Amino acid sequence: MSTRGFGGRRPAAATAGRLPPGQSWTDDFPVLSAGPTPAVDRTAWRFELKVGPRTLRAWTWEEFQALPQTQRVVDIHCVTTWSKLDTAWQGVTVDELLAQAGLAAPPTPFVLAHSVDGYSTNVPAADLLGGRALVATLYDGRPLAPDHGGPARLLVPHLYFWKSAKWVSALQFTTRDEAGFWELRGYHMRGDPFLEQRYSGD
Ligand SMILES: Nc1nc2c(c(=O)[nH]1)N[C@H]1C(S)=C(S)[C@@H](COP(=O)(O)O)O[C@H]1N2
Ligand SMILES: [Mo]
Repeated sequence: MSTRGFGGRRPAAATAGRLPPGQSWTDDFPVLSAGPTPAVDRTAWRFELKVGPRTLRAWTWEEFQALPQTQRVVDIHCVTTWSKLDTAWQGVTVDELLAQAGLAAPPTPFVLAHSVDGYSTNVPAADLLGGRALVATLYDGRPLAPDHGGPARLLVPHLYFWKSAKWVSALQFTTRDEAGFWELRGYHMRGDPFLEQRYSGD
């Protein structure tokens, strides 16, 4: 037996339990953006860690490259029902960013990720810790393509992929759970694919 969509390349045992309900595997890497791909110049690139309106720490591209890097191979799950196996990423964990900013723990329970295209998405701070989230700059060993969020995107693979903000420019810690772009349009505040948390109320 083999997993549908993989022409028997992977034995079913290797993917057992990895496909969330209502999803199917794809070999493609679809591009889903609310608007056009913004041009982000690495020389002007800044990434900020904020608490409410206050900037705790900011990095230039060069400074960010010098941070300890983490590699992860993970499955990703889009709410439009495609999932992709074993995607390979490199970047800086949110744990590392907090440590670099001198924080031993998240200062508030919620985070709003902001992107240069005006996109935003909210994530509980706990979902970004324990090595589970990266600010990723490499995909498959190469600089992340602009359509997929390059130069840098948030990667929170255990939540639906709309939580993985492309062209990410800031992580803002917030006291309240503030809805982002899709959450304001009816999507779930957390978005766990294994609990099928697609829409608010799921
Ligand atoms: N800045 C930004 N990030 C974004 C989006 C967007 O429109 N703008 N779309 C989200 C959605 S709905 C999905 S499914 C994924 C798609 O990522 P991909 O295009 O790399 O597959 O990015 C998410 N991150
Ligand atoms: Mo999406």
